Amino acid sequence: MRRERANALRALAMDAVQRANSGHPGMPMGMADIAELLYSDYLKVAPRQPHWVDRDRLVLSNGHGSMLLYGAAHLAGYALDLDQLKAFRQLGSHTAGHPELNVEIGIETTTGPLGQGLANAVGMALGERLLAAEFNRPEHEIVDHRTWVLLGDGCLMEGISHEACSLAGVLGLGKLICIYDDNGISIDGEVGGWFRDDTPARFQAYGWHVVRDVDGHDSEALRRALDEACADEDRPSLVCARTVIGFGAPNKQGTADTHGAPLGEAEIEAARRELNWPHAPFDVPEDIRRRWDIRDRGDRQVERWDERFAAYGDAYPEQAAEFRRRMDGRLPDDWEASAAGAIEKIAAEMKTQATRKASLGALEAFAPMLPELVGGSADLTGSNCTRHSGSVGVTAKGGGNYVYFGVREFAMGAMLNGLALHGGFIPYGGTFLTFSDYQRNALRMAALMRQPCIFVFTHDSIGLGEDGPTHQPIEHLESLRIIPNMRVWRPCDSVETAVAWREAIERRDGPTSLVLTRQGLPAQARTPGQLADAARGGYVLKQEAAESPDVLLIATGSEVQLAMAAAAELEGEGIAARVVSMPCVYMFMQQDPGYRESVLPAGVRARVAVEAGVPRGWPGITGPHGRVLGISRYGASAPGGELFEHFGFTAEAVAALARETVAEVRGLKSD
Ligand SMILES: Cc1ncc(C[n+]2csc(CCOP(=O)(O)OP(=O)(O)O)c2C)c(N)n1
Ligand SMILES: [Mg+2]
Repeated sequence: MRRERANALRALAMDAVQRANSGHPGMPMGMADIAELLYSDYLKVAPRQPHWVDRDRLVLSNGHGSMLLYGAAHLAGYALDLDQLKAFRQLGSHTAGHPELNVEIGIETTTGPLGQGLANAVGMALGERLLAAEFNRPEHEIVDHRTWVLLGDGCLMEGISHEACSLAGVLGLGKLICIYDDNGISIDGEVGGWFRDDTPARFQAYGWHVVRDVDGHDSEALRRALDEACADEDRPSLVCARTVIGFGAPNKQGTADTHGAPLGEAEIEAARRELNWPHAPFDVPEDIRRRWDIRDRGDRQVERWDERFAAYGDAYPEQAAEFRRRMDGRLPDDWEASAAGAIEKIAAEMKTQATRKASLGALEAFAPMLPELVGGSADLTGSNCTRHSGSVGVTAKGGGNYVYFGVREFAMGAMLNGLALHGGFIPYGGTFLTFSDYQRNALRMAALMRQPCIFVFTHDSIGLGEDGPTHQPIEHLESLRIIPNMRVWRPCDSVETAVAWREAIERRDGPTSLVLTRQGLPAQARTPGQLADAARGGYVLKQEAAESPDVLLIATGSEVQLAMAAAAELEGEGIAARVVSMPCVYMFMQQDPGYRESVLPAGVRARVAVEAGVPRGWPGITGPHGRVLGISRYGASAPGGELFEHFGFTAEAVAALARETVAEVRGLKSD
């Protein structure tokens, strides 16, 4: 009977892939027995109430096997009908090539980039642990769910699996259970030629609980393995399940041919006979459907949880309300006023300091209001200034709000995504800007999934000095800006830093990168109007001393001070110079045209942009007669101040470019 139910999944997978003429039948056919057992007997989810906060999280890290997830979601009773399976991989369907975040149908994260789903899951399991420690009370376990991961050889070959699983072992994430599809095959063939790790030994060395040598097609053996995994609440578990890729396709099973191409009509016919599955494509008999359907069971589980939560609410009304607020992703009622007050206070201080220090100051101001802020650093806590005084380090037992990620930038990024996806948190994590490359695909996934993660990047230019060109970002600012949905802030002083933090915290629909200096920056004076406009991403920081400007000086971060000094010099010569601080190009571009015109009047064609990074993005703003002062080569090892001089980042150079562009534009007008 179990095999028959699993065969329903196999058939749906091979038929949907065939119909789409594209996709990966091998993995779903190989993991069907595992999925059948998991959904039938273990997974605590409620297809009618898919957003239930205490549901188990299931991550398909080997996302190419998406049809496994779609078929199972369909049969389990999620709102995913047969037409959706027939529209596999077609425009506008919920059944995309790789699973795309959609909690409605049980997809907890977007997967496909191998290894990253696993790291997301480590973040989710951490989220469960932290919330449980914070909110559970004796006799009141309102947070108590598992995180399940299906993963393949590819996930384990990827370096990020080492980063994430090593840390998961340290943190003792006992409710994380991973099932390894050990089929000996990846795209290029039998993995023995490129993947010979002793995987069980590897995970044992991480401090995991490992269940070895499980027959992935024997439900009873699998059940014993999963029971064993569930029983260990102190260590994450890896169940190594030997499977046959493409199980049931008599001529192709066990080979890479089943991995990523339709089986073909003849082989599908043969598989139907082999599996004793006489039904037509997409036809699943009613009795099999009934046994897959877990909707009623899920509803009963939610009902029981609702009762538990009501009892919790009676005993701990404040915590219950706070838990709701956190899981709904709402900021505290007094947030807006408190944040505004904190920023005004920072503005009044007029402190000269590095923006990384200002970032810590903003955290000190905001964190007491926001227990949902969970942060960390990839072993650069002191340099990134990410640990505020209310931080409590997370260890193998219990809760906290500060994670020592170790030197694991990529896993950190993916775990921040997992924390955000889990719900209940605003996660942030720090490293040097230059190492944003190491976590780049996690940034992209945050942007693709529109998760409100905050990526803190310090040491943002040649200004970091003596560590030299390996550590000096050149192309990074611009390369972050080109990620769709990613907001990049590069503040020029303490006030803009606090504003950037506030905007990042308030953003619900995507990630933010905060790009901060190592070196001190002077405080800029602002009127209340300018303070308000800073949140628009670009604003007039220094108004010209004339009716209209002769030249616009546009700068970000540490170069704003150069623009300010250059403007003073130019004004002395009778050139009316306006300084536009543009800490977030993305936000500025989202403003209405009227506002943008008021900051950058179209009639003023003499423009200079200054930024210690590649100039690539700026000509779009400076126009055909403008100038850009940037840097297109790698830096050097020397004190930061000297490097700015050496690479021509001086007020004099900005003023000289301004004179050039003003003269050029005047020449045009007199023609
Ligand atoms: C980061 C990343 N690199 C490459 C790929 C392309 N890719 C998809 S599946 C796959 C092979 C994965 O092998 P395995 O996990 O063993 O999957 P199986 O063939 O067993 O289903 C590759 C290289 C990818 N999806 N992600
Ligand atoms: Mg494989």
